[in-house]
Amino acid sequence: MRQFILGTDWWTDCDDAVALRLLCRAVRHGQIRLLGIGINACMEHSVSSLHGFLCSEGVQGIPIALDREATDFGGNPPYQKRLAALSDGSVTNQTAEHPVALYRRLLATASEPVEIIEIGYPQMLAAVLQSGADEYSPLSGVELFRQKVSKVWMMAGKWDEDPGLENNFKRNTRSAQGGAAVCSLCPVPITFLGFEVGETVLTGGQLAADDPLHLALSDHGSGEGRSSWDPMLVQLALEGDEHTAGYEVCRGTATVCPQSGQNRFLPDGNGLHCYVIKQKPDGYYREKIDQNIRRECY
Ligand SMILES: [Ca+2]
Repeated sequence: MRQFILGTDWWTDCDDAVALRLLCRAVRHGQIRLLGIGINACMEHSVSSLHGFLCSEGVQGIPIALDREATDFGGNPPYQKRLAALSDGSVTNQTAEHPVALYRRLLATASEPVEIIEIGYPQMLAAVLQSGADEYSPLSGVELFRQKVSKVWMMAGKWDEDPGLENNFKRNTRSAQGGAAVCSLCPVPITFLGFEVGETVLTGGQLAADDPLHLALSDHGSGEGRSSWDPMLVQLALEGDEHTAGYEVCRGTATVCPQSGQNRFLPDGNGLHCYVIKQKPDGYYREKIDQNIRRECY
C-alpha cells in the first residue's frame, strides 16, 4: 500500500483542511497509509485543532509534529480554535515532537517506499534534508531520502512566470531559504503544483452546514468555496500519476532564491523536477474534489 508523510502549514488558509479531508477519506477507504503529519507554522491551537479535525474524520493514531519556532509567518489563523474543541486533549503543542525527529523516525523504520506531500512552508522539509545521524538512523537526511523516499509532491511556486512568486516560498526568510534548500538538496523527484493551477478552482462550497470542514471554511470567510491549491496537490498525489490526474508536465530543474523566494525553472528532459499544467477545464478538477470531500458516515 502507498504510504505518505504530510507537511502542512495549517495556518491562515483553510485549503489545508480541504486537502486533509481528501487524505482522511483515502485512509478510511484503505487506499493509503498516512504515517505522520508535520505542522510547519505554529499558533496556539496548532496540534489540538489538527488532532480535533482528525478525530472528527474518524482517523486515529496519526502522530503530529510541530515546528514550535514557526511563529513568524504573520497573519491571524482563523479556523483552528473551533476545531480544537473537537480534540480530546490527548496531544498538544507542548507534547508534539519536532518534525525533523518525526520524519527521520518514520523514514528510518519504513520498510516500503514513502511519498512526501508538502502543502505548507518548506523549512522543515529542508531541515530533514540537512539533518545528520541521530538516534533513529546513522544516515544523513539526503541519504535517508535517497533510500526511503520515492517522490515528493509539493504545492509551491508560480510556474507560469519566470521568475514566479508564491506564498509558500516567499512568505519569510525561513520559507525562502527552505525552498532553496529543498530544490537543491532533494535527491528524489519532486512534482510541483503551482499557484496558477489552483487559484481558479473553487471547492468546498457544497458541504453540510454542520460539517466541521464547512465550519473551518466559514471561519476563513470561504463558506461558498475556496481556491484549491492544497486539495489539488493532494488529489494529484493520491491519483499518483500526473497525466492520469489531468495534467501535462514540464520537466527540468527548479531553483528558489533564498533571499526573495522567487522560483525559476530550467527545462531539461532529465531533470528531477516537474511542474504540472492543467489539461482540463477547472470543472473537471473541482468536481472530483467536491465529490471526494462529501462527508461520509463512518
Ligand atoms: Ca497550506
